[in-house]
Amino acid sequence: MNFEVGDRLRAAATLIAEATFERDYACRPLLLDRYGEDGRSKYRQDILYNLTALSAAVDADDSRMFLRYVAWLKIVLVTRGVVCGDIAESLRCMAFALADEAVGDHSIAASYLQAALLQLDSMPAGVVSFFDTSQKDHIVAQRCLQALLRLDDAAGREVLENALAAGMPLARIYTGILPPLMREIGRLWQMNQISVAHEHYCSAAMQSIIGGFYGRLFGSSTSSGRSMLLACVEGEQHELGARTLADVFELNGWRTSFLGANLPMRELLAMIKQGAHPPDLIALSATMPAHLPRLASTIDAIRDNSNIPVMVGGYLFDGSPELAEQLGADGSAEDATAAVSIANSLMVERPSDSP
Ligand code: B12
Repeated sequence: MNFEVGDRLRAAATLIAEATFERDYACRPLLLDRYGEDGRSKYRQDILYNLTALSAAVDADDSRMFLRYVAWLKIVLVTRGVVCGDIAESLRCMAFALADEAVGDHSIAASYLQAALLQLDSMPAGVVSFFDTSQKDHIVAQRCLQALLRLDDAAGREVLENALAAGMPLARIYTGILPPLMREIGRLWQMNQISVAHEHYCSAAMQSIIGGFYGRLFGSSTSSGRSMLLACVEGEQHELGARTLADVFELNGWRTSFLGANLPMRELLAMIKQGAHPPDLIALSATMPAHLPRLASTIDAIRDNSNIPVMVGGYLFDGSPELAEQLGADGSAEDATAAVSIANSLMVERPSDSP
């Protein structure tokens, strides 16, 4: 990891953002006509957001992480009426601001910006649907989503209840239906086809629907005698992926304690230290690039306080297969099923009576 360089960029982010903004508006007064007064404050926020993503990619020493971010950003902005050339200009102004910044060398970040500028035009302007309607699970997911988008959570629940009644195992709701459904919601938001309110409604409804399955979930499997403590790293609001993981581990005989979104690191450490029965595994989930430094310091702090294996995962790791190892984690997985099998193999390496 390259936190020293990333920290330098974070320390200078406000200055770099201001210089980027000033340069772009000074060179191109048309921006005010094009995006209005409101556009100015949004643009300032966006630059800071872009710098956060750039810093995380520098931390991870991974230009592809920033390229993926810019590809995501292009779709978000273009579908909201921003001209692609304006994104390019903004990145160019940021490159000038980086070069002008007096404190420290930002050459790595500058090289990532150049790579993004070279590829920006060829990056897609949209995301294709996550539903593959040749798959039965995806048809169920699509029906459930259609109900949720009508704000009809009862109908959404019914779609899943009917699938269970027709013989679908509960685990498939978590592994085959929920992930593409939630990703499709994200895609629709990203493409400006649904509102933030819809996205929030669907997430809340999905959590409540899953909650309705708990009577069938807990105690449904023979206990393996293994336990897992699972949390979303401090600042992280995305908890559904981690919740999915916890429930799939339960279905596979693990006893799980899910500590939810945005868990302060000191609270996690206190729980590890004070718990009468330390967990066999600690799992940390992270989605947003901004939380990478916190994830790293959490892993380090766990290492200083225990020898419990640590697994990491979440959207942040998509497309960055080396990141878990760079962070010094014991394992990672892209989905819950793979996570269970990796966790089980970590346990084979670690006998159940180890301290
Ligand atoms: C729901 C949602 C939210 C909800 C979360 C509600 C909740 N209670 O969880 C709310 C409204 C809070 C939210 C907020 C934001 N979100 Co949001 N969100 C989503 C959405 C649509 C679904 C997330 C989800 O549940 N996915 C389904 C689960 C099952 O997948 P998963 O999280 O990847 O988890 C799986 C694996 O990663 C793995 N895994 C997860 N954790 C772990 C841990 C371990 C140890 C292991 C081994 C494996 C593992 O197993 C899971 C099961 O398969 C995603 C879209 C997407 N592609 O995921 C966007 C998405 C993640 N959000 C996004 C954004 C931009 C934001 C916001 C910045 C703005 C916004 N849209 O409001 C804020 C940031 C909040 C913050 N500070 O953290 C972007 C991120 C893009 C990027 N470049 O990073 C996405 C991708 C949407 C998009 N397509 O643009 N969001």
